[in-house]
Amino acid sequence: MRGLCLVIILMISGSCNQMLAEQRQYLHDNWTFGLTHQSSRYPAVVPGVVHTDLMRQGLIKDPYIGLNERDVQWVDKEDWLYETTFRVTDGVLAEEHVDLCFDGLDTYADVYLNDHKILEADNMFRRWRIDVKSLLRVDNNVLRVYFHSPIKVDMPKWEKHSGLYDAANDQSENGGLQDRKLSVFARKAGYHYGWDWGPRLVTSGIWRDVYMEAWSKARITDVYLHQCEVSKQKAIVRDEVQIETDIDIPNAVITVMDNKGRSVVQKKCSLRKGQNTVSVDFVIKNPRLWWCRGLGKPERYTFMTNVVADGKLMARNEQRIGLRSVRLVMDPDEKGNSQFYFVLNGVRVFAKGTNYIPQDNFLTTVTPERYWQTLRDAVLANMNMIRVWGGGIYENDIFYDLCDEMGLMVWQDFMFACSTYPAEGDWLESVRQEADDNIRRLRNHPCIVLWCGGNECLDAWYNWGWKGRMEKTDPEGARLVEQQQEHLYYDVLQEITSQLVPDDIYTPGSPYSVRGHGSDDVNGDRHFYGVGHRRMPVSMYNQETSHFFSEYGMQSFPEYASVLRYAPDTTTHDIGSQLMMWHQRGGVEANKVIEWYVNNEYGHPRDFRQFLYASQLLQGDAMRTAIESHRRDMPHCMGSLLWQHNDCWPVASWSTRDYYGHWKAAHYMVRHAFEPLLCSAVTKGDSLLVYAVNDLQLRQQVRLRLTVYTLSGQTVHTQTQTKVILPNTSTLLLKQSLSELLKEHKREDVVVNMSLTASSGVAYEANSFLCLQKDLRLLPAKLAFQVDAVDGGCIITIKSDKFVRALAISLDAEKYWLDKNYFDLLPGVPVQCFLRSSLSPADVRQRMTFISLNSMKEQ
Ligand code: BMA
Repeated sequence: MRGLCLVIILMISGSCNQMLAEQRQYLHDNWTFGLTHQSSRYPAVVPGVVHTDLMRQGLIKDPYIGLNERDVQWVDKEDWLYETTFRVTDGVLAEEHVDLCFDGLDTYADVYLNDHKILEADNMFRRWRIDVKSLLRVDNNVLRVYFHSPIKVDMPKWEKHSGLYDAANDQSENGGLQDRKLSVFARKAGYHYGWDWGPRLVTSGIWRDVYMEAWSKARITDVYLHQCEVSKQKAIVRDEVQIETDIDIPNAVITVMDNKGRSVVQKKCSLRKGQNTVSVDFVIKNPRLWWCRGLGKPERYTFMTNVVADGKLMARNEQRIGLRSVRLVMDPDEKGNSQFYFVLNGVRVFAKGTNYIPQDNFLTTVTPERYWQTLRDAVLANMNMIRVWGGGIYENDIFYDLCDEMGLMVWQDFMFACSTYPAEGDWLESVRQEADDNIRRLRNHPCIVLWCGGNECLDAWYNWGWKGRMEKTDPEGARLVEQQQEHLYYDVLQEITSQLVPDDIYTPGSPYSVRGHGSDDVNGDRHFYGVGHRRMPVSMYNQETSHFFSEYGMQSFPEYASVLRYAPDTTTHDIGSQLMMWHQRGGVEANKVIEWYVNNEYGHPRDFRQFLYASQLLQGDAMRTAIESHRRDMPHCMGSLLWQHNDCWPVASWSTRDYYGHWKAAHYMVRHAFEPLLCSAVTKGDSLLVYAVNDLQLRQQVRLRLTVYTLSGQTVHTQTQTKVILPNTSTLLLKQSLSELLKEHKREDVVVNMSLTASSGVAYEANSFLCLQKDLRLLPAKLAFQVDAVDGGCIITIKSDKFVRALAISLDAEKYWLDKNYFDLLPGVPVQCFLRSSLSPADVRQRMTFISLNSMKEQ
């Protein structure tokens, strides 16, 4: 806990040996909270939110467990008071200016310091800074934050505009508000009001750091290291510095230094009392470039910007950046439709990735370890891009720091999703400020490759029938709503991005659409839920095309061990039970969709556990099929971001990792399908077509060995094929008639095994089926396994006498990770996987259970 301790953030200058005046004092201690209309006060944790404080005091139960969420809906209808007293450190008091800073207030908050109202905050996404020097005393300063109920604040706005704006996923009924979807009026994370994977927990609280920053004479308020030109030969960087001073400094020198303290460039300038902007250009020859995963190392540079006058360091700022150039190519294709592909440092990149939602409804509970793990899991799945989706938050700095470090490109939405918004007046001004705050905060991160207006908002209006409906009942209103939405995405956000990040890319929304229209599936990026929501067979992924799939997905349930954590009572273990339905926010229809696919593609699971397993297998196969199809279609298709990477509470959803961080089958299968070298088969008519996709930047000589086995292990057919494949391409390796492959055998009795090896040593192995998996005549299999202790866990070796489809290993334990799971076993061929856990081999043997499609089919 940093608490009231004094942190001198900037101490001694390398060049001038002067003490620097800017100091920071965190105000995270001694907080209490309570209802404004009651006198009881309880200890509070800051940063935090009301719900977590109430939970800590035992005043509400954990809303993630069972049906508890229903019982806490009163919390957002109340006003809450947070209060602390603090002593100001001598260091802070000695400075000429003291600013009180809130990095985030959720959301409608009046702030009082020593009984003076100093702020009325109304936007969760903004940062606030107030000059408080004149209000401070040495001791017993009282800081009060009065949080108004977001429901009470926004209800009058809803009543005034009744019926004009809509929010597809706002679960107002669950909050006892009937159809009053107020969320659009608040500049607050949309998913707090519920989503089709999220609970309705509308939080309030000091959700990011609060501190005092003290300074004298000058401080740097902003540094933008604008990369004007980046190539292998040189990088031209413009350091745009904003400096606030309270005196004229006619003889200032701006110095940019590297991490070794060497001066990169210096510029003399005259600073005027007030706000100053100074630009200093510098060139780095033969820069080490920032590359995304798969293309190279994400190299980074640290630059210090110093303001010096008369040999004294007045202010300093440090930035860690990566040098890279990014382009989004949207030139017309041969049919005249807009392409959509990223070019990083001159190299065309196939974007492999996922969509990210906030990791928790209680944002302040997400630890740095969880951030690391969540992003590490994207990297482990061979991804190079992650989309920060518009219904959540502009993420914490740590998220982007990790993406910079891990080489994950970030597609950054502005925080608008599946809604129409009152884009006028104060609301719009607040959005302008929010965009300004967040672009300035994030723009030095090399990971951000795209700023996007929002998620499906334009589609909601144009393509989901909203416009048509309103035009019938309220044509005037429809005109207003349309004009406001277009102004927001095509003017306001566009203008702010072009001012603050002139060389960055902005698109008005995802999926892509041009002014006056919704998306059309062929131009730009596409969201495709025909498979999933609209019950097209999984094989339709092989037919549907796009230049860039930025969303597609299939729901599944968490595994049994995870279900037990939020539904410990086994009598609720039925997907239709009240509890399980509560943790399925897509409603009855979403469960029906899963059941329909499971029955159609895999057959009928006999019990709850089998159903959980089958739902995961379905999702895994669906994601794998989609990814393979997108990659085979390269270079027509140059991106595949699945929906969705993570959950914000325990739930049935589209996530490939559950709330507790457990990988679902899909995460393993996605990892496999995103490997740099892919071998993928698809049946067309009477033929099997096998492709190799090469994301490696090298030409490869590849050798394919294709073997058809019966499910009991006899070889039916085998053939090999060699070919040279070029970098960044998809190549048809082989086309073979099914009758040739099958001989006298039936499709239901065989598996096609493909093993691809490249001259570089990279290899890929996969199985393919010639019928739906429910029709496979899988045989009862005898498994033999062995568990051996190794550093950090165990190696599990498993063998089977018959072909086994999608063997899932589960452990009766909360914390473990397997590097392989949901894999096939060829008869007699052992598979080894690494289990990371603290369990002994004996424990593992005892707690390990298996389930496979074979066992599910055994009656
Ligand atoms: C897309 C997303 C989310 C939603 C998902 C699944 O619309 O942008 O809004 O959760 O599909 O329905």
